[in-house]
Amino acid sequence: SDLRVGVVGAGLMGGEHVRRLAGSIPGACVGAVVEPDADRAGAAAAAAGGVATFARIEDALAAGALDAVVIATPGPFHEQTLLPVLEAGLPVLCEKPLTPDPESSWRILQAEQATGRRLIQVGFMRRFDDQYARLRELVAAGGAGELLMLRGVHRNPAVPETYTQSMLITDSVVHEFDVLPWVAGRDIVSVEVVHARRNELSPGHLSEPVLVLMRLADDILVDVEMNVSVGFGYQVATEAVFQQGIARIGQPEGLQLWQRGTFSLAEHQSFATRFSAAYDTQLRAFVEAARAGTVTGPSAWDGYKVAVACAAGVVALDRPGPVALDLPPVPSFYA
Ligand code: ISE
Repeated sequence: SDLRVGVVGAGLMGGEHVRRLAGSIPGACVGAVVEPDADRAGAAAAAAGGVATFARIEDALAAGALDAVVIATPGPFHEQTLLPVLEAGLPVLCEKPLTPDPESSWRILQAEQATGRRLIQVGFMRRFDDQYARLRELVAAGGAGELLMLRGVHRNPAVPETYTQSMLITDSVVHEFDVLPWVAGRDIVSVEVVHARRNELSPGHLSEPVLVLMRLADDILVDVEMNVSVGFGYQVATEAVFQQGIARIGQPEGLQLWQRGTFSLAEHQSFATRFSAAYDTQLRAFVEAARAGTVTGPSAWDGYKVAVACAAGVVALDRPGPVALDLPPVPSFYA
């Protein structure tokens, strides 16, 4: 029978997960929607064909309604859902970030280890994007020589008023903190933030765009333009500089149009389309693993490492120069 997945949080991402689980992921269905806002809960439950709703995860677990859980609440609420889900021994796909800071992520590591097995997959969906995966393979195979630099752009059309300065790091660059070290096969050593001329069109409380510099092990240099007010669309791309070649991923790939003396190429407007296939593959991998009694993909340890990088990145937002990461050795449970 289908894996009954509880979707916790019925906002934008929760809606995406519900739509996939109800429609296109084999072997799974929405077991329940967990959401304190009754209107949102009802709308998401209806989209899943009229499943049960609960205001609290504890009640959904007590009702025996779930075999697995997807957490799509905002980051600050992840811990309060993760802890009871771990206690219940269910596999869980937790949207990024694992939690907002290293201390709470460490508590999650402790709780997962106490269960005796891996239960958490963190929703760093870029690892399931075919182009990132191929770039990682190219690095590992060494076909273009040693990797020297990674150069990324992360551009959003606009952000809501609720998006704060530190979210440039904790909500957005959080993806690069996971996926670029994964591509390079090396951990982050330090993080630095350099401010560009401020875009007068960004919300008044934001100072951006920024350039985020990372030093990885083996001296690999990474730069990411983080820019959330570009207006024209959603663009995430990376160039890899090797000893003997250059590789590019994430180039525009939409509709090509020649009209009125101009050539244009359609650009994505949102992560929902840019990473649509990655979200599909991610959820499929989670469901397949859960049905086999295992867990795959980015681990809670990966989530913890990113939380440490984000903490350094937030410090680096208001301080010139690189901020070193202080990572404890990987617990043997995750090695
Ligand atoms: C958002 O939360 C995401 O995860 C998107 O992938 C990212 O591009 C955006 O900047 C974030 O706010």
